Amino acid sequence: MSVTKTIRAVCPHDCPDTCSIVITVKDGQAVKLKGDAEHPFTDGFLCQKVNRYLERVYHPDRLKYPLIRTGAKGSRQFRRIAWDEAIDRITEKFQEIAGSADGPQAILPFSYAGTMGKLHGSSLDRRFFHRLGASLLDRTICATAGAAGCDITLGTRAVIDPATTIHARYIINWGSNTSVTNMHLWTLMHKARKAGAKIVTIDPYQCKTAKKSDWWIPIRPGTDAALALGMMHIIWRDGLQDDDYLTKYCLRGDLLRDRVLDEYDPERVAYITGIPVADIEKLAHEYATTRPALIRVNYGMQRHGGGGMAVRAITCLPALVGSWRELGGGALLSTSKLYPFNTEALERPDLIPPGTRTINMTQLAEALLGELPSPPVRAMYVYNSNPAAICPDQSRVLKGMRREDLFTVVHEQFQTDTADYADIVLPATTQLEHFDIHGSYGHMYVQTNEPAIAPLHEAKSNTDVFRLLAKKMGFEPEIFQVSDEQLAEESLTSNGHVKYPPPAGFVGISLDRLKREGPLRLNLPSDYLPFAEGNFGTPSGKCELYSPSLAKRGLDPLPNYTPPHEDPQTRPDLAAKHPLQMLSPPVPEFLNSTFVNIDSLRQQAREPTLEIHPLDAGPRDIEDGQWVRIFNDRGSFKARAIVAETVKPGVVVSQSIWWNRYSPDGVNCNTTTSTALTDFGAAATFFDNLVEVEAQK
Ligand SMILES: Nc1nc2c(c(=O)[nH]1)N[C@H]1C(S)=C(S)[C@@H](COP(=O)(O)OP(=O)(O)OC[C@H]3O[C@@H](n4cnc5c(=O)[nH]c(N)nc54)[C@H](O)[C@@H]3O)O[C@H]1N2
Ligand SMILES: Nc1nc2c(c(=O)[nH]1)N[C@H]1C(S)=C(S)[C@@H](COP(=O)(O)OP(=O)(O)OC[C@H]3O[C@@H](n4cnc5c(=O)[nH]c(N)nc54)[C@H](O)[C@@H]3O)O[C@H]1N2
Ligand SMILES: [Mo]
Repeated sequence: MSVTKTIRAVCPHDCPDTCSIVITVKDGQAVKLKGDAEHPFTDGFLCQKVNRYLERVYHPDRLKYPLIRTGAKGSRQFRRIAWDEAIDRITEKFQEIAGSADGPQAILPFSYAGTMGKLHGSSLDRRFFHRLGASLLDRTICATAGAAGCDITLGTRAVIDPATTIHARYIINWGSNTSVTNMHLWTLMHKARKAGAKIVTIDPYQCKTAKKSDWWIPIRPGTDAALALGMMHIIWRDGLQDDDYLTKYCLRGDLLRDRVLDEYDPERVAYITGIPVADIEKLAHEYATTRPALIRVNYGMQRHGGGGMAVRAITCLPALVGSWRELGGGALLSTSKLYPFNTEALERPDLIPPGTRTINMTQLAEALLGELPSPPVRAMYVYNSNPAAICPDQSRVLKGMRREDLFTVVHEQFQTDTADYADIVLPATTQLEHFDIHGSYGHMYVQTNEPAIAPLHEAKSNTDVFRLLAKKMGFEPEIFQVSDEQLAEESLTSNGHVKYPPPAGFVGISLDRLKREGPLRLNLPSDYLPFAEGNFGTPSGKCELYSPSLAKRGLDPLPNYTPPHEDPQTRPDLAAKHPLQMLSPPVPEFLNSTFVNIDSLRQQAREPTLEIHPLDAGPRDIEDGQWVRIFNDRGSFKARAIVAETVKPGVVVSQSIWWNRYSPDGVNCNTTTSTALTDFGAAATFFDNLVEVEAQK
């Protein structure tokens, strides 16, 4: 008798939409998958990538067994070993290093957001490495500049209930390719447009979202803070500010007003941003006078030297015009801080030995090449990430990964560029094969992911592997031999009383209910307006247009414009050699480097490309469709030229993140990106990157 059932799962990928998925399972085999029509945000549809998820789960290239390296690093020569042997070898090596003069800090865990699940993303893994005394990893590759920028102004992330987007009448996609990277929010923007909203996109690149917007404003990369300050100048100059909101809920608007009136006149802002004065005036006026006005502030401007300041400045705007008061107004970076998950319970930071060092993941090159204070990194354990493809300064990352004296473990679903450099490869389960619990950074629903099928081949989940490692290391069973469901229970327990996340969020939400009922909305009001009456998470409780904490640290307490590290205006010396600013935002068919090995999606994306303006292509004899070499002092890679006015002159775009293996010359765009950090949040600066381009004959 054949048995068919349906299972509710959650898309685990690093995307704000965190979709709810309904999977049909027939005789133990997942046969169909679709977006959950009952989940208000997913609304019954999935992106082109996750629609093809079964192709990924049942892909013939799934890693099936543990492997041990038999050839040179990077040569992809391995032989199968048993799980017992793999666990023995890893623990022996970890014990040897921990017992040596270098100590356990010579071991580096390396992970990011391969899965956003609370359990397989950050639970027993953290406990294990904390208990071991390994180096801590500062996970800065994506979001910490914006988080820090928001924290200064608002004391938490810029947040509204994304569902209220439909009420907006003026929408700014600021450094946000919303229709690609957050497509369910885009459908809400589209609904708002049908009701009369205007959609504006501020982006040096005419990305898909800019193409579909009412107004594309090309800006010089990394100059968004200047634009925001210029808008403030016009708003105050013309008396368009909300004085009542400023007086009641903001700190020292008078000082910010003086700064912008003195320093950020439209002419200066036009010079910095490359946007004509008339457009700056029009944008400021439309923003301040159309109600409700919403800013979707995302990652584009964060990946520059001044990324923290940019977000700090932009998130002052809603307070100036009082748009936090209105449903459909305000600004949205992330809803992640609305979920009061008990991360202390999950991760157990109390197990960290005092004085343990932290390594910034953006500077993996420096860490592997021994350029940080000792001890050297002698072992690296990679999971939920593909650093060989996604980290900046790739040539140096790969040089480090090739070190014969580095012991590398990679726990993966596929033989990625990173797995090619492993000493031991471990096969991982996919989301269909394990249990997890999820929040989201783009909506307000909690959900559990039920396993749809049994683990394929010999794959094991992240938590299962850390249970095995902990057992072999002799670590406390009461900390490590706990089930996934117990961990999920712990994640929902109270975190204590802090303002953000609002502790009320989980009231009434239990694991039992989640399992029975499916996705549940956080226990926050349906007309949630977090800052309508102030209530900011800052020390003063106000929107800190002036920041006393920055003043205390000897830093500029007011928003300001910090130029990129590599900017032709401030670094003419660099620009003389490498004059073009290169951006490398995601290929729509990929999710960072995930899905690049799915044939149907890769064939759609075709090959690495470089979009270049005719004014830049002409003098270089570059024709549309021709191969070009893109280079700077850090490295070089190849791509197919697209000569088009989709980029601002002086800017080139190479969409990412291709696997090295599928790129000409075996390296991708991250050979040119740098490990320099942002002003706040110590984050990556992938788009702050001067290059030169030459035709390949
Ligand atoms: N399909 C798909 N969706 C994704 C991802 C993916 O890889 N593929 N990745 C997920 C992840 S991890 C993240 S972090 C998010 C990222 O989502 P987004 O925030 O949308 O990030 P990007 O697409 O990297 O950049 C957005 C836009 O900013 C522009 N930009 C670059 N520099 C600047 C600048 O200085 N100023 C301004 N105003 N704009 C600039 C870029 O040209 C780009 O079009 O998307 C998530 N969703
Ligand atoms: N040039 C350039 N570089 C960039 C960016 C850019 O825009 N341009 N974007 C940056 C950004 S925003 C981000 S967030 C990072 C993303 O960098 P990463 O977080 O490394 O993301 P992915 O490349 O998607 O790799 C995730 C890996 O985790 C694996 N995985 C998935 N689920 C599991 C699991 O349950 N267990 C284990 N063990 N493995 C699993 C997947 O197979 C995949 O290979 O890249 C950054 N790099
Ligand atoms: Mo990201």
